[in-house]
Amino acid sequence: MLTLVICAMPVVLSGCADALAQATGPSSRPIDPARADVAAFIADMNQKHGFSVEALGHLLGQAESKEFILQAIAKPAERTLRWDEYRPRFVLERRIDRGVEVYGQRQVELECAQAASGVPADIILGIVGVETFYGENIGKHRVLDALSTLAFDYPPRQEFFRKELEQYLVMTREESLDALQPVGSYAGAMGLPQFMPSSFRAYAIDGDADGKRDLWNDWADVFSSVGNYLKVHGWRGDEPVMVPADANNARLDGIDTKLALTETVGSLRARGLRFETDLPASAPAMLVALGVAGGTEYRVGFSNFYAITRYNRSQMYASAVSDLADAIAARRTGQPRPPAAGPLLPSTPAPSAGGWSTTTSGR
Ligand SMILES: [Ca+2]
Repeated sequence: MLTLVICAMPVVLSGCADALAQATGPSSRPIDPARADVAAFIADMNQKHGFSVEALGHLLGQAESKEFILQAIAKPAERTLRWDEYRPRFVLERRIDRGVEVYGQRQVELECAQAASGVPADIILGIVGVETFYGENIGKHRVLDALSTLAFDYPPRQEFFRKELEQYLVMTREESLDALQPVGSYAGAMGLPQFMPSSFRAYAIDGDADGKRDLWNDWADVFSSVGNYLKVHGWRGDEPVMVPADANNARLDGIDTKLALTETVGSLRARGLRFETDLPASAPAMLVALGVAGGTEYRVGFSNFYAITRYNRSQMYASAVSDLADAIAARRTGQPRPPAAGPLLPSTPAPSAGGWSTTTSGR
């Protein structure tokens, strides 16, 4: 998330990268606070935020620039996964079961977050389930190392990561945290919901009013913060996220497949797309085109689908969150799962969108 968020860590891929790192033992070296660009950053933090030059130099001198992090961020997306490869990694039995379990264990915190934000508890669980498997995979890099490495030793994204490092230092001061302690992904995404520091400062909520915003240990804060993030990014009460669509004989030529609500329920129906919803013809909508083996699965996403894509800018990500949330809701209530997919269309008139987010990418 640019100003935003986080990213669903590619669980399988990062697991491979970790194994590789252990096998090859990538190196690390301390950040040199006297280096010109580091010293300039420190001077800037002094001017803008009143940080002590000496204390910040001492802190950054304890940060490690890690080769593993540079390798991970620069790694090209191996290839864009198809939806039928991507979905099973997130909407799998163990993740559904664990979601039901967490719902039972944390029902009070979830329902409070739902009441405050208007975002259903199952969607909040779907986000946390996809992001970190409900906290099982929050990353193990010191956030200071991750952000310092990318801020000072990764020129292609240095502007973005220097801003996030700035936000992180201000955040740890505001929250009275030791900047050396918090851990996160290799890109500095933090806690169960994988918030980047700028998002933490803007959207994190102290859900249990204990005076601290703790996205690593405090489930009330985690759920409230995810709900707040989606609420701020346009979540609409009880409206649906998405529905399956039948695109046979629909006229999809020239349709915009960017992650934007460029269509309406009425305009998509006028193109011949068939789908069921109680939303009015004027309701904002977008075509969701999910590439699978042998064709394309179409759905229609509404305002709440768009809100989820603000968390991670990928149609596949938002579709996986929606499907996981539906599966958790169905299992815990004993209801049958709603059909996620309509008929496949064998040709692919519209490109499939999404893929692995490059962590903090552009969102
Ligand atoms: Ca709290």
